[in-house]
Amino acid sequence: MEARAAVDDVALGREAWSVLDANWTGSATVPAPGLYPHQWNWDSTFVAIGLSRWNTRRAGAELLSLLAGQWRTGMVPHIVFHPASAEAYFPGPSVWRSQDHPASPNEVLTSGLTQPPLQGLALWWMWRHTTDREMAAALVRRIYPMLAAQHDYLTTARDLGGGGLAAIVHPWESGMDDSPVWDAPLEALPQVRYAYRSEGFPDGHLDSHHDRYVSLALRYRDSGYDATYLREDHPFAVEDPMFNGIWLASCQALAELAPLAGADPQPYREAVERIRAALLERLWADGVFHTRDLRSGRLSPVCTVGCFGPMLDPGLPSERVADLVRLLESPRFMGAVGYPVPSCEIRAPQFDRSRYWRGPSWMNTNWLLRRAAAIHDQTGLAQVLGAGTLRLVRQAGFRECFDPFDGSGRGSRDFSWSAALTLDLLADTVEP
Ligand code: 2M8
Repeated sequence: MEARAAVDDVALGREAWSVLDANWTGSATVPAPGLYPHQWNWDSTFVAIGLSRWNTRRAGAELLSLLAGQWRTGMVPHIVFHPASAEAYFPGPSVWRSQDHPASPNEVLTSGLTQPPLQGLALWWMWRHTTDREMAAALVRRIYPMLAAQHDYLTTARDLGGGGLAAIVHPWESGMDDSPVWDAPLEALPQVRYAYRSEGFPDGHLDSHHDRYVSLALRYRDSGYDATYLREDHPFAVEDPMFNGIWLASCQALAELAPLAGADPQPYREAVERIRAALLERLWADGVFHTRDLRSGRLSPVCTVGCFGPMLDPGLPSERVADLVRLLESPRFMGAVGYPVPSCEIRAPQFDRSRYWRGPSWMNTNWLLRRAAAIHDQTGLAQVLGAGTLRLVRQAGFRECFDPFDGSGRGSRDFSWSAALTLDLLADTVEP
């Protein structure tokens, strides 16, 4: 494990702020220096969550700068590019060509995919925890219609299975890019005949998963980011429990914020019921939620941290919650590791303690599961998740992810959501 002096809470908080300040571009926070020089969708939204108790203005600015990239279809892109470092990340704006699409924002370059729709929950979190009610109320009124458009987009353009869930059309849309649950749908894709430029990835191997990621993105782009193409021809369409669990939580949040925004809560209450019923009917099997590959019709046999996403639903039946908590605490997940929560169950052959989203523990999914535990009055579990997550950053710093066995850091340093969510956890270690 990397050596790191133990720090008290005040020092830890100060370090978190300095990471967030260093990663602030003037309008948004990049995920980490170097590797990720743009604004990412759920990264920024986790940053807004972490800032909510401390700096309402900056939390609001973070969400608004992301939403400046929203397309007129309602889609909130997974990357909003900073022109200064346009091609410093691959695939950059020249690959996505958002400016050629009539629905894209005029002044802002973006990707053509989305990420988990966490913004409703973040807006609610800000409203719930702010010390500046007036500013938060103004932000709710301003942002609410944008999130209403985002939710309409998911309902109309992404229910590719026709059962009430939103499908993702690329692993990048899950935020859990390399998760083993995408292996089967990726391997079913037609062979990619040449290697795309893939910086940061091992060179020289043709037809890697990364090549398939890029070729999938290009197919969608070449369709003109067309909704009918997605429904009828796009070869990757998966219903993911984490994406849909987050969507449900955001619908719940929009129902609760509706009076403040002068909106009707009823459509969001209905959406919550519809998504819950669809999750249980379409993704539940053998005591846990699974991803469903809409092209093969199969549920993935691999269990990952994403399979717990629907626990964010306050109305999930208590027997289902009990099943999920039992699994989460079992040796398949938290029961056999030192640090919560491995991103893949450790008995799966695909588990790898070091590879992105195939084993390491991540602060953002820990935060979501801690929130879910609190919603269901699983106080002991919430405390273990909060304390274990803080132990990770105390020992290894604000790393992108962590080895679940020894807590050592992996990936980028000075990672923004790790810093921001630390601020949230520090404010709240006893009462989640
Ligand atoms: C990772 O995803 C990007 C592509 O979007 C990448 O691998 O380059 C994921 O961990 C994702 O969840 C995250 O939003 C992004 C930026 O931190 O990095």
